[in-house]
Amino acid sequence: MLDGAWPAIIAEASEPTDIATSVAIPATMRTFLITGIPHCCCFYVSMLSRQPPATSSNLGIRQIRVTGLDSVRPICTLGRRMPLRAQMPKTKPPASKKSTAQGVNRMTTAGATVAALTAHGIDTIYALPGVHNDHLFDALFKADGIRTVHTRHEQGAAYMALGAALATGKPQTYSVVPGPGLLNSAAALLTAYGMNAPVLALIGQIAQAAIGRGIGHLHEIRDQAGIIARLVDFSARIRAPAQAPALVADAFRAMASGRPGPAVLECAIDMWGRSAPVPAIAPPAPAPPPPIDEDAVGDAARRLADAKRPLIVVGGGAQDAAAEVTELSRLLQAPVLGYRRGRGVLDSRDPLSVTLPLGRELWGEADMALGIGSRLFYPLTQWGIDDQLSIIRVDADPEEPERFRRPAAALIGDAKPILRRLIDALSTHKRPSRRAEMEERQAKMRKRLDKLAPQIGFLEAIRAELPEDGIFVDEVTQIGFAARLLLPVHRPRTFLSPGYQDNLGWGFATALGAQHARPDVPVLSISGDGGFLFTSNELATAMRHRIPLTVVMFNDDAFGNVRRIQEEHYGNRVIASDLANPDFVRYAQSFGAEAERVRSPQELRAALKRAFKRRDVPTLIEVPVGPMPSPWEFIHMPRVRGSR
Ligand SMILES: Cc1ncc(C[n+]2csc(CCOP(=O)(O)OP(=O)(O)O)c2C)c(N)n1
Ligand SMILES: [Mg+2]
Repeated sequence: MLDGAWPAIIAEASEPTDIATSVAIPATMRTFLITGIPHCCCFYVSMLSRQPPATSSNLGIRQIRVTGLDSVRPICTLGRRMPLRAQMPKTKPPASKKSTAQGVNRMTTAGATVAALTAHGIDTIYALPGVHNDHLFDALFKADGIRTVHTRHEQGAAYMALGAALATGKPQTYSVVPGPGLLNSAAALLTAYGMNAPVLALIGQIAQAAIGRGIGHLHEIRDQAGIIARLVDFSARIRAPAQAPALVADAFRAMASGRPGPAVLECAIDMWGRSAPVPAIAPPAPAPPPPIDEDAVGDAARRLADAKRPLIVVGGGAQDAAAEVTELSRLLQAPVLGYRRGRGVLDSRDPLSVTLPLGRELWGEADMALGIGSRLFYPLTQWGIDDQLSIIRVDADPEEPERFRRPAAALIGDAKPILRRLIDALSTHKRPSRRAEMEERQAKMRKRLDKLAPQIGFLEAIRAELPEDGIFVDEVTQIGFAARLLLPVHRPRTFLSPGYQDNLGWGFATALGAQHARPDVPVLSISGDGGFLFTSNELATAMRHRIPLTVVMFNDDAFGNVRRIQEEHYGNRVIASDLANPDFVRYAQSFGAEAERVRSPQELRAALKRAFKRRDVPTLIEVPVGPMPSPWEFIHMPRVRGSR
């Protein structure tokens, strides 16, 4: 696998024909010497015809080193074309070389960790290498069924893992060096925590014996384990090869049980390469479904049946229970409020599907609210509560339901089976349709939202071109705020929004991970000019790994949101919100990406059509825009019930 800086190692391959399928060599170069190939002293590349290289022998080629190309810059990605995920070999733990006893193999810590990851279904690691993790990368090199996607900054690796986890609903991994590498990735880890996303980070450490002594080793950071423990719920250090499989298994269990979320495993620089007998690594047994409190379900079903005006509120924890939420909503004729992480659970075409502003109105009228995998943050902290509204919570985290106010009932566990039980209990329930009422109310609310006309025009263009199963990745930008309120979303896991961290700059790299993990659907990332430059260096990653992400970047030469607040609420004292920008089209093109500038929703539609056809290269579409109307009156809304 290709790994290394040009022009040193350009490829390592078991088959020479894998090499250089995409190497573009300048026509002026005729021949160059390749060293490091046993039984083969010379290696020629047909430069003019840009043919794959031919070798005089393919015996035992492990690595190809190109010398004498110091002045040559690669024109495009080097190395073998990574197979599409569908073409990847079946995941299998790498075979161990030496068996010391039945079921026990001698392995390095790194080898055992990688084997355990693949046994848990991990086929990709997003990563940025460094000396602390060299043995880990060597183990990745040797392993089957797992590929390494290297990024240009640690935040890119971590956000890519997050995006892949959000888009697939499955655990993903990333690896970085300790100290600065960990901290560079920390905003993404924090976001993964806030979004309950199963992201496993493998973080290097200084030498085991030096930890905690403050000597000042490369990348040393005071109490790294303590810092990590504040960021995630499960973390551990692998202290011996034999511990690796069990700790990996513990991390996966922790990421999936209770409230899901990220986990971290640390390993010292001198431990990754240590060998010892390691117990056989078996794929994990499926976790038994958590027990469901049938009495509590029966009680909740009765309360729901008795409710006159029930409202369902869904969050990220309902994304895998879309069918059940839809069925329950129909049975109860209950509107479903989804904002940010809850969008897509009930198809926006259903008149019962609402976002914040109409949701707030309905909250004001409801006598029963069923919260599913949602913190109910806006309703409980902003819209108010009184004794006429009773609340039922469905949540994987036993501590969540009572955090703000004790609910009438709490059903703890996975939303899907719990809702299935509720549906069964309510199967004979009948209610008059609220379709006509909801259609009318939706139309009325839409009229109010028409105030956001410039944003709506662009969102309509996006929706018209992005297929139903295409993934929209939100950002902290004007179009994003509007999208959360009114972009129609048709399927779960197709609207990725950063949750309560709402951290500017998450979008592009997260979308890159989503597109990498879901090559079968188009992924569209929106950004402002401010947010885009947080991780736009990862355009190089998109080129290197051929990730065909489409970015629509709305350029107002400002941290527009901040500027508008300064204009409107701080007497026009505008500070630190104007931006000097590059020529974004030329900037993207300089990476090799496709790029164009459009000035209207119509032009955006045409550009998106072109972009979604490209499946091998990223596209940047820049949209120069002016100031946009504020969305905040539809987001931070006053109380509708209860007193202070
Ligand atoms: C990590 C982080 N830093 C700062 C902010 C504060 N913030 C919110 S919106 C914004 C400006 C966004 O600018 P841009 O991406 O250009 O979008 P625009 O508002 O111009 O549409 C800033 C700085 C934030 N949300 N997250
Ligand atoms: Mg801006």
